[in-house]
Amino acid sequence: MYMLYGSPSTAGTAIHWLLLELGVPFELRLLDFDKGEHKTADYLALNPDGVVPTLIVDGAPVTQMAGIATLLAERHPQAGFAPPPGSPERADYLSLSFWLANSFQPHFRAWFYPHEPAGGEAQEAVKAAARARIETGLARLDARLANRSFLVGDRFTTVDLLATILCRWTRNMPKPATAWPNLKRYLDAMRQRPALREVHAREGLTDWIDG
Ligand SMILES: N[C@@H](CCC(=O)N[C@@H](CS)C(=O)NCC(=O)O)C(=O)O
Repeated sequence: MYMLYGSPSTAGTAIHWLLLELGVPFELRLLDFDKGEHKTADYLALNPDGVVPTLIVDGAPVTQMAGIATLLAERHPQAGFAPPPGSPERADYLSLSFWLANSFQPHFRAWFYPHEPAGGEAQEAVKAAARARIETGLARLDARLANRSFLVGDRFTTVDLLATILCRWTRNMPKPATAWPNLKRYLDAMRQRPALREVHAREGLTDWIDG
C-alpha cells in the first residue's frame, strides 16, 4: 500500500492522479500549506525540501514528481505508462521526462515563488522572465502535438500526465496553455480521462477541468 503526501492543486495532484489511473490501493494525506504542515520536523524528515509530493514506497520516502511518476509506471508495467528499456520510444520518454522536470517545471517555481530567486526587490522581473520561458515551452509542446495525440509514442505515458499538470498550472496566467490550438485539443482530451476528473473531485478542484 502506498502513502501519498500531497496538497490540493499541486505537484502532489499529479501523483494522486497517477495512483487513480493505476487503480492501486493508496492512502492519501493532504497537507495544509497554510498551517505549515509541509514544514514540520516530521515531514522534513521525509522530504527535506518541505515540498509535495512524497510517496512512501515499501516504507521509504520517495520525492520528486517526475521521478515518482516513472517509478510508479515501472512498478506497474501492465498499465504501459512508460516505454520499457530497449523500446523505440524509451529515449524520447526519458528525454521529455527530464526536460519537463529540469528545464520546464523550474520556471513555474519561479512564477509562483518569485521571492526565492529574487529576494524582495526583483520579483516582477523574475515573473516576467518565468512567463516568457513558460510560453516558449508551451509553444514547443504545441508544435510537438501538431500531428499526434500523445507526447511520446501513440499512447498515454507519464509524460502526458506531467505535461498536463504543468499546463493546468498556467490556467490563471496571462497566456494559458489552452491558448495554443494543439495544446487545447490535447488538454481537452486529457480532461476527459476519468482519473483526472476524479482527482479534481477528490481534491475539491472545480476550475479548469471543464474548460
Ligand atoms: N521539484 C519538486 C518540486 C515540488 C514543489 O515545488 N511542490 C510545491 C507545490 S507544486 C510545494 O510543495 N510548495 C510548497 C513550498 O515550497 O513551500 C518536485 O517535482 O517534486
